[in-house]
Amino acid sequence: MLFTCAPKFRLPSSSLLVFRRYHHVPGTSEVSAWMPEAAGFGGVRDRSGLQDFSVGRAESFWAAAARHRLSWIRPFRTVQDCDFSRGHITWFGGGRLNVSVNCLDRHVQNSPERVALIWERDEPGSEVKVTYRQLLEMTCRLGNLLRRRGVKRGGCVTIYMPPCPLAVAAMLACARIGAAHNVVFAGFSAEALAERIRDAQSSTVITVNQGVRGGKVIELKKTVDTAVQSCPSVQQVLVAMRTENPVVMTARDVAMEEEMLLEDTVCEPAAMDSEDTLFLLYTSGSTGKPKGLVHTQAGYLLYASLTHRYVFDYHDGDVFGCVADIGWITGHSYSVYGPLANGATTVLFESTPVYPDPGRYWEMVQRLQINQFYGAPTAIRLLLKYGDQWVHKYDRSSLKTLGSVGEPINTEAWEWYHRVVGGGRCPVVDTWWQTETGGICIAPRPSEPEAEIIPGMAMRPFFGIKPALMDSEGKELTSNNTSGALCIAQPWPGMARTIFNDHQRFIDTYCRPYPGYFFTGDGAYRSEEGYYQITGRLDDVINVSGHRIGTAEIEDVLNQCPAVAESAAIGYSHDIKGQGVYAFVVLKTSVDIQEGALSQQLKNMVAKGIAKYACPDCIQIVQRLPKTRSGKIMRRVLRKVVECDLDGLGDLSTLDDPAAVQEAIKGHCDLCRKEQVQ
Ligand code: 7RM
Repeated sequence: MLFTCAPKFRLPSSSLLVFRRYHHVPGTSEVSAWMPEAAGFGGVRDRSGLQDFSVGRAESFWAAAARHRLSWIRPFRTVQDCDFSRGHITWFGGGRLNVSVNCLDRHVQNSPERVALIWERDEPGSEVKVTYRQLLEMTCRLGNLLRRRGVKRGGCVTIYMPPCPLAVAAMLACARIGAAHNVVFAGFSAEALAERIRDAQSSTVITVNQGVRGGKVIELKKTVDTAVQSCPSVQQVLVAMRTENPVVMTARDVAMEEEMLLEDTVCEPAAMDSEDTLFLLYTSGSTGKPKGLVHTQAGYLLYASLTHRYVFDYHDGDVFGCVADIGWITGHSYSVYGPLANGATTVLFESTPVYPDPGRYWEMVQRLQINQFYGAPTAIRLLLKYGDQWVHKYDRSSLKTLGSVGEPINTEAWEWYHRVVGGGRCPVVDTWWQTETGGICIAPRPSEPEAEIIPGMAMRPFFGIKPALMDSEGKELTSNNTSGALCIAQPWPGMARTIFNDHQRFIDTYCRPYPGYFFTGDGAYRSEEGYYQITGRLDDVINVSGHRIGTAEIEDVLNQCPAVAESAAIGYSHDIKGQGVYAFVVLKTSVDIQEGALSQQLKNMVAKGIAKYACPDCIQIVQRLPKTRSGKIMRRVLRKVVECDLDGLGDLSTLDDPAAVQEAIKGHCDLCRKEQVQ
């Protein structure tokens, strides 16, 4: 069945507090042994004291962390200078450093032959290991190549590549020469890629000839060729060879690996200011085009490094396995920057959870001896359905911590992950954060590692994070056992600094809704004990398999179809994907069209205009959309219709034409019936 009539996946409510709680007792509880920089924090006795210190004396905390964990070319003079009302955020002012030196050179000095990357290629058993020495060499050659080909400090390079060592080298090469990178998920269509290249004003694009995923070849270079036709800023496309198949090369294209061989293996790192841009990363909002969030050098790297160390309890020598794509913030912070800053061995996963079979993750865990595994609820729910035998087949005794990210994890999936995958031994850390926050903000660790974890709850704020729940009047809710809009009450070094070329939008989206606070767009519940549970988005952002997509972006594409007058895209509960996309479309009166063909056409348009994951599972044609008297589409009502929750339709007093709701309900029931018959 395509969609569930009665949603099975509901967020656990507060009643979940009666569920089992899990305790995992780690080693030492001596604060300064566990966090060396805490030795200077007078009066801090235990880890909850450390949490209070990190929030109450944030400047001292972050200054010590920044001195301890980063290598500086010039020390910073101020710790922070932030004013949410202007969206002004500065950390470690006056400091200079180079991110690639922090991620590579300093580890090469100590242990050049340590493995930095394990490239888990699509075909199981064909992994490639890259040492810190080799990765530095690749990065330097590529940095020199980019410099020679005119990429300047302050420029921006778009990277359209699947997870692979050259993609990481490309990110770090940009960091080395002071250019920003803009990684675009290699599943995005040519149009979506073009939009991001244009907005970022990139003159250089880096890609591969073809991608390989789930045994299938993906024509990435061809997609780039199509994209750059509408990107006048692009002067060159560097093409690496992932497969042996040649692709058509034009005058603008550069054979990347061949030219890299001609370059020197030493590349002078640029001395970057703390607040220079490290990267842009596009993410969906509730309105308008995707936002290019800007992250800067020192604060971002420090936050990625600290969260990687303490949320996952990473220790020197561990193999860290984050299976997110590098095109998302999770890949940036926990496949690349956090682990490399900490000198870890990090896995780059090129495949899918079910290739060649649903045992892939666990076979990989056994083969690579992964210690921390970081994945998404959507994959866990999918694998759960295939049964325990795929997990039991492999030895998972190397695992120490299991992480989850991207969307709420339902209790059933949490319990399965903990019991079956982790054999009940490994803490499951449900980590809440966003592209905007740069790194994990709420997670069971680290403030009290010996304390309980409740399934399905993100639990506790990270060091330096002060969450706040707001009511509908914009006042902070200070009591426990309450729900509200999730804000963060004080700045932290990992947060995004602005939206590229649109600082006003940054202020309007994050700083204006609750003056003095950073607004996340999510809702949350705070339990009696003060633990947090994320309840989902408050705006029109849909989360499909952990990937954000705005309803407006999908509607934009649907409305481009000549037969369509208007449309409403909504997210509905989906067993595996968390949310699926469902679209209502109104046709222009004159058109006479076959519904099935139109549906297919519209789905293809979304795949082509955005990406496959954004495609509606179902398209329902209606005469009119329910709107308020002021003309706003009531997506909230449509969502309830699709979830068959007619008691939950809520306040209809502003509804202009009640017949529109009746029509939506009837049409939806007809579709449900059809699905069940099939
Ligand atoms: C890391 C990432 C961010 C949005 C965020 C939430 C949702 C992410 C969780 C979660 C519940 C979680 N960045 N989200 N993690 N919801 N529990 N542990 O996903 O920018 O792509 O998305 O994802 O709605 O606002 S993101």
